[in-house]
Amino acid sequence: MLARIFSLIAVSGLIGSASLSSGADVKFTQIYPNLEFSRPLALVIPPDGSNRRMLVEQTGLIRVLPADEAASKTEVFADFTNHMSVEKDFEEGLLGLAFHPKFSDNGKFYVYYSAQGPKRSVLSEFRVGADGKADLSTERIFMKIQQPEWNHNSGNIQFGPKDGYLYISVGDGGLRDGVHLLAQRLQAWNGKVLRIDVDSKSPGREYGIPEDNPFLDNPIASPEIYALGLRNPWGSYIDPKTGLFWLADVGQDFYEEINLIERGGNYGWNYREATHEFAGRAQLMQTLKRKDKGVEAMEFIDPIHEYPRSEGISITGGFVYHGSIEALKNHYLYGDWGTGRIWALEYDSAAGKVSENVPLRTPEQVAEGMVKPTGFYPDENGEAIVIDWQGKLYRITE
Ligand SMILES: [Ca+2]
Repeated sequence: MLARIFSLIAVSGLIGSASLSSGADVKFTQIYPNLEFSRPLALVIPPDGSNRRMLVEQTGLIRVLPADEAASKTEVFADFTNHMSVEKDFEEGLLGLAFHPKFSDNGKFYVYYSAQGPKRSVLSEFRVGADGKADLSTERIFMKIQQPEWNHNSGNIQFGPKDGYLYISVGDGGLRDGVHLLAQRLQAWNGKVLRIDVDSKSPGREYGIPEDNPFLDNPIASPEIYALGLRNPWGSYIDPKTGLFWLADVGQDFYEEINLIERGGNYGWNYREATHEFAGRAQLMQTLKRKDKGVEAMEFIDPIHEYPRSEGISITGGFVYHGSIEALKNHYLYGDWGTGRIWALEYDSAAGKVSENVPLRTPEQVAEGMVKPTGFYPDENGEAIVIDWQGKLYRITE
């Protein structure tokens, strides 16, 4: 069992500290205290050796954070405020950013943003201009993803560190109960992880379909689909060290979950909510006067971890820490957007189970300094940065 020994330190600029089982204290220290951000949600460092920290704001800017964390000004890398379109200012907006693995040669980057009429998520390629900033006139639209509702857009995008393909998380179409029944439909991109090749073109597409995508033999399936049965994934990370693909999925009524994504895997929604049957599915089918067939033969992959409503209401997935704090090494850092709780989870791949899940903030600390985490990202040294939707950034320190 873990020794959950918390030190209650009330110091300005700290939002709490805690002891891991190995005894090391960690603290949350605000960085860039002289800057204010507008709904930040991702921090991506381009693979060009520049160590530039690109901060994505949901409201439309991609800012370059200065190396000096006491700075009071930022540069703008890209401005999507007039390029995207938002109906409901909550889950829509600028939602994903990824740089091409050969960004330093080709200046290409990828963005996932909201548009209206019809409501959709757009995945596009852009290039930088001569001034080193984004040139939005270079846009190549790759995908227009239908979004029946304003919520559950998801939108995390990232390149696989080994295969170089672009992975795209898409929510289930929204509202609640999985009412649009898209997450299990192989003809729809919603409720899926998609995988594409940005360096080639398949017939009728601006991008290529990787030849080992899992549903190419199924004539009714969208060939982009890599995994299915997701509700509103938020927090997507492929660990370059282990190859494990971590994806948190926001639950509905009872449970939040963390999944390890496998090629072709079905993660259960809306038959399942985490490891439990989702009763809303049966009610929904009754209302729609439809019957489920062949459920017994379906195979769902359970999450490796879940937590109930007493701990949180909306999970934010993070990354696996490989930085300098011994006690945090190989731990997956994640939190809850609703309650501000943050954890470090260790997964034993050999045993196939979670070996440790340590809260990094006490309920008292959470109450003292509320954080709404929208992302956990490594900086250029692998140290952990926590992004607070309310406009602040924190570093996890010893
Ligand atoms: Ca699931």
